[in-house]
Amino acid sequence: MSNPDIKKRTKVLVKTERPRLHKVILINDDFTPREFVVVILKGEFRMNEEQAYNVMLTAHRRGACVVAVFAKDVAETKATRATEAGRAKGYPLLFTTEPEE
Ligand code: TYC
Repeated sequence: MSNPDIKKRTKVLVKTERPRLHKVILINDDFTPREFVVVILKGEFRMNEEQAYNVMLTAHRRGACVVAVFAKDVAETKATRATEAGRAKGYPLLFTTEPEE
């Protein structure tokens, strides 16, 4: 039986999902000089020489390498800027983005 003195309350739980992070991925090609890739990685992604060289070499050997993860807009801006830096020199250097699982 229900007790008239007890009020039922419904709690609305608002769950805000954390925005998904996006990966910036470096794609290998046969034309962009290795040293240029390293320069771009250092300039756009704040890597030191060793980190940048290792990322470049992994993309060179495996076809692609995850550079870093960021909020969607930051990942897209960095990928576009880095790709355009290659275009400006006539290289087909490509950075893409994709959401992290
Ligand atoms: N494969 C290029 C070369 O042999 C170097 C390179 C590495 C280019 C990684 C792009 O994402 C890249 N000159």
